[in-house]
Amino acid sequence: MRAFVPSEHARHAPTKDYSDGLPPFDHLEVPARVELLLAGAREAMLVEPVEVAHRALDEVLALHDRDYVQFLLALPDALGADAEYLPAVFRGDLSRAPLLFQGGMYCKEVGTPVGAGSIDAALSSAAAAVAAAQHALGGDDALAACRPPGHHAGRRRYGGYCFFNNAYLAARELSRAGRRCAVIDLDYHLGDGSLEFATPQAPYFSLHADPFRNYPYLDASHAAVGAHATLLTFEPGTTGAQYLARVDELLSHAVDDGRDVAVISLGFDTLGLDYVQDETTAIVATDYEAIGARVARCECPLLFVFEGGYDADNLQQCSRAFFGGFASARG
Ligand code: Q9C
Ligand code: ZN
Repeated sequence: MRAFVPSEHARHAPTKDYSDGLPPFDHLEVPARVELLLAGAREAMLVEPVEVAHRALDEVLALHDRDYVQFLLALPDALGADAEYLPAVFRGDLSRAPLLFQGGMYCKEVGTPVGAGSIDAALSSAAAAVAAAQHALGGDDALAACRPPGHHAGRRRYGGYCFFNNAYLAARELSRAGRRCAVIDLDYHLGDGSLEFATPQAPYFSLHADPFRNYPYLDASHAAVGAHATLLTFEPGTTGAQYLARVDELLSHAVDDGRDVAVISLGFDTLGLDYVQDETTAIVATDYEAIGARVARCECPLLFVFEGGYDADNLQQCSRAFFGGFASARG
């Protein structure tokens, strides 16, 4: 399988995460995650890595609002080499405030610091997703080893460690080429950003921890969900077997109505040991083998876009199990 790797991803290396509302903890979304994902995949199947060196600025501008992208592009110049930016005031409109306050209209949480290289990294992550989509148009499966992740990024919102919506950047390429595409999200979290982009041409299907009790901590106004999304919640303490049964349910919904290609938002933060979870699962690394095998039974070409997965001690093993199960079932 070809693996598209963003060349600039390591220039985003956040150090502290304030998102527990306590003194900060060491940031989980670290550069080594890409290497661990790829090392696991390489142990499981033949991987042809392709380094993606460009920035997908045109594509990002086609998906996200212009003022939002312009803010993120301007921000690094206002930061010192080692600075980490977090907004200080959170309001709907801060367009007349100084640049360093404007982030508070695009981000409503304190887990996603921006450093001098973060936006180049995010544009490079986006480019890996776009390049993988172009490859998948030829009918082959592909892996976009995206970092930073994307599924919490909305049209004019960053957060949850995400800046640009890599999965829907890929879906947009596939839709533009006339493909009927499904976006299937297997990350622990609901992709609230992806949900904004769901359309009849590229509907969204997600299985996640209760999004009211876990990040993104939805409020009741989110209860009304558009018709182009299928959202399944798993219970706290879910085992590998129980999770697999829900994946089966999700995939039968997603691929039933004849899809040409599926974008899989792939997160390994469903692993029970992952620190990011508020309500822990009972999923262990070897469970991903059967999950990968079930995903392989989708008949259309698959484009994997990396999202979460933060247990550095087990990420490689999760990836190896998933792609091992996938590769043997895919034949
Ligand atoms: N202790 C992705 O997986 N912080 N983003 C939660 C809970 C935010 C995760 C803290 C988690 C965002 C792509
Ligand atoms: Zn996640």
